[in-house]
Amino acid sequence: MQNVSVAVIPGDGIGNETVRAGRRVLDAAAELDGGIKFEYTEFEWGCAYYLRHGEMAPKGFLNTLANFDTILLGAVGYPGVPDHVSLWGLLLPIRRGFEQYVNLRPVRILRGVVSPLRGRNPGDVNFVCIRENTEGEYSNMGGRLHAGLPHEVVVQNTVFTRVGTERIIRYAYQLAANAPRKRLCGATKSNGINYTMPYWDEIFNEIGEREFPEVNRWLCHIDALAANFVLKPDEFDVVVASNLFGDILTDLGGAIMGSIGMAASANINPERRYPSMFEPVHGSAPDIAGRGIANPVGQIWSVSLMLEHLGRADLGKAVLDAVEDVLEEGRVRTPDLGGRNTTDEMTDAVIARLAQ
Ligand code: GGG
Repeated sequence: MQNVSVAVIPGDGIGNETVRAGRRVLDAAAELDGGIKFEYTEFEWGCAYYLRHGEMAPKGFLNTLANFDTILLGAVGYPGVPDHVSLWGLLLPIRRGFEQYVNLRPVRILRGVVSPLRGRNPGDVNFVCIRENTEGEYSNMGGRLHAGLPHEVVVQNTVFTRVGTERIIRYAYQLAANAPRKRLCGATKSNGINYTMPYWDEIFNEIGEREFPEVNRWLCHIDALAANFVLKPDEFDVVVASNLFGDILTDLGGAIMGSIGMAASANINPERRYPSMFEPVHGSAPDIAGRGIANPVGQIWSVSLMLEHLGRADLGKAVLDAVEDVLEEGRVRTPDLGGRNTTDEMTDAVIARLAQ
């Protein structure tokens, strides 16, 4: 029996509703074969905690989380707490502290979903974005001088280290080498951003030429790449991008999938020295929080990625197949997909399908 300890951080807003769905589906998957069991410890960290205690999580929270096999997160951010405080108080220290340098985000039109892209059907769009997750534009370095004065100056540094750049690009090549068409696109902007991006391009080409000559590689400026996500999404197998570019591209990825509520992500420490973390791409959605209508698919797909990471790709696939079967059947849908069903009803339907 594989016993897996899971630190659960529902966070804020709809995170509380979607995380419950994720836990229920994990348990249902575990029941399928009896070979894996999940033990959960839930942490009430996030914006409500911040408003009570002045911090998003207690000091030493990374030491607490380090004792777990894996982390399941919902969403962070809520009105009343500045977004940079909620991100830097909880989510980003976990990604950086546990060297979860790979943020893997699939982009796929699921069976049964109508994409807003005209003429694109399930099966036409199926690729993976690999977002650098620990440095780049999210370096947390910079400063503000002469605050409030007419000559006020604000500086934000972007940091690309050799280690950080090589490891994310190499990870993306490894995925591309195993993809059917062996295609890797690197997001760049080396025409305008003239130090870090040419460096990124250099490493992209060096690793490709030296270690993965069989992979078809090309670099694309981020502006053109964003357009191609909409115009030619079928040309991608794997896309590798810096922290900020990857974040923006994958929200667009969610949109072309039909709803950002269905976009999933895995924050992976490939060396398995630290726990990895699984979370939907979406945020806390204060506009619909508490109404029980959030789409749980992004969270459920994230637990499918968790199962795969835990060595149970079979169960991960069973979960995603169940989601697609329910969507294809079309009787149960949350409002973002034009339906009238609740988060719990969608989750019930996926669990029922999984058990069949
Ligand atoms: N589900 C995680 C979440 O709440 N994400 C909100 C967000 O703004 N994330 C920023 C980022 O991923 O960099």
